[in-house]
Amino acid sequence: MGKSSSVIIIYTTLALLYVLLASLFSPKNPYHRHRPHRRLILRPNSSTTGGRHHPPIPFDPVISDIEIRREDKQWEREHFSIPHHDGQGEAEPEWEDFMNAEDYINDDERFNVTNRIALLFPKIDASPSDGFVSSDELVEWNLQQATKETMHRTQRDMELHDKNNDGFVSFHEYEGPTWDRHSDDKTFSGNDVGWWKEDHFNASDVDGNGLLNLTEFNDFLHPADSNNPKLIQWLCKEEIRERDKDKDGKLSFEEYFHGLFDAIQDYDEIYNHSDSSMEEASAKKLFTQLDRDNDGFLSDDELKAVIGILHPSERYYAKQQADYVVSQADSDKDGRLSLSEMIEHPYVFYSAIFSDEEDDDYHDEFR
Ligand SMILES: *[C@@H]1O[C@H](CO)[C@@H](O)[C@H](O)[C@H]1NC(C)=O
Ligand SMILES: *[C@@H]1O[C@H](CO)[C@@H](O)[C@H](O)[C@H]1NC(C)=O
Ligand SMILES: *[C@@H]1O[C@H](CO)[C@@H](O)[C@H](O)[C@H]1NC(C)=O
Ligand SMILES: *[C@@H]1O[C@H](CO)[C@@H](O)[C@H](O)[C@H]1NC(C)=O
Ligand SMILES: *[C@@H]1O[C@H](CO)[C@@H](O)[C@H](O)[C@H]1NC(C)=O
Ligand SMILES: [Ca+2]
Ligand SMILES: [Ca+2]
Ligand SMILES: [Ca+2]
Repeated sequence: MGKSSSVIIIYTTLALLYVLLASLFSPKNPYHRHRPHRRLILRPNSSTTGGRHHPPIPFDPVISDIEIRREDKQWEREHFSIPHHDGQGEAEPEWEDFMNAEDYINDDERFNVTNRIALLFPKIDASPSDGFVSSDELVEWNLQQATKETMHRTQRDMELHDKNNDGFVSFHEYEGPTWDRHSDDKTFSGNDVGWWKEDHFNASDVDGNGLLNLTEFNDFLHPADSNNPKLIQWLCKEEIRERDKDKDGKLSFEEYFHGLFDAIQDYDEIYNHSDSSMEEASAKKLFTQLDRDNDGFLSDDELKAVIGILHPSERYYAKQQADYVVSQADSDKDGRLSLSEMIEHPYVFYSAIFSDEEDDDYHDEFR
């Protein structure tokens, strides 16, 4: 046997070994696919970035609490950065602790997702408690979690604005929410002080005492989730004001076609967009449907029919997310989730990343 042939044998052996090892450790290996080692991540720092993406609703209150505490910490830094009696022995956790929180939730022994799901299941399976989690039950659960977070943020916001600490926010105390102050895309014409802001405030003030309590202030910040009819009316007026070029307080077909129709046409429930050459005809059709008094204009009252599309409610997102997780975890396709179906797909719940928009990697929050 020549020297060259033994070299070839060694190389061949190495190559085979390499192929074997590569196939063992490749992520496509079926053994690895069964137990994907995905890392749970906390949602980005601040979910209140006001972007077009609705933040996913947390499934597990433990994770939500961690995220909220982290957010509070950041909030304090931004708004109360004045020396915070350091070294006074206050057992406040440091920012860095929340970096470790991610290690905590990824530590199978301390945060066991199987056990978490088993613990949460009976709480979600509430109406009726029949051993299955329905999509409706998930919607209620999501909504509960989202509402809890929203109220917490509102409370925080209230602390910031309620300067005299009486538990109410007056219009004078209110300077305008941050999404308003920093927003560039909403161009407010003219220099008028913004009567619509006071309108917004007044519409939120259910009992008309000139002050907003926590409930009223929360509605003020989240009008689409309010069941205060004055606020819904205000939202509709707002939608008109932003598009009302000739300022007659209503939308002509032109104003609607170039401002409003674009915003609602993608919603299949309302409008079936099949052919773009038919766009104007379809826009006319919808306009005619919306213009109930047939005066050739859309009024704020007439906009109520589509306000839920322009401003989706929290319930809308709760349902989207519920439908998504059921579609992912319902192995036997009976339209509801058993405990074992949920335990088999823990990451569907713990990612629960949902985006309103087309986004290829939106389920890919776990790396
Ligand atoms: C959170 O935001 C702060 C500043 O806004 C940044 O310094 C920090 O790195 C962020 N933390 C995480 C975990 O993204
Ligand atoms: C998580 O809990 C389940 C049920 O108690 C147990 O079978 C499993 O081994 C635990 N996982 C880890 C990584 O501890
Ligand atoms: C809001 O209500 C107050 C009375 O509480 C009233 O003085 C003010 O004019 C109202 N503002 C608008 C824009 O309607
Ligand atoms: C705020 O006021 C409204 C209207 O009077 C009332 O329905 C609501 O319960 C109050 N909320 C709180 C937290 O006091
Ligand atoms: C929407 O369009 C599709 C195909 O163009 C058609 O089959 C369907 O019937 C339409 N739905 C409605 C509600 O018009
Ligand atoms: Ca009030
Ligand atoms: Ca009309
Ligand atoms: Ca099922």
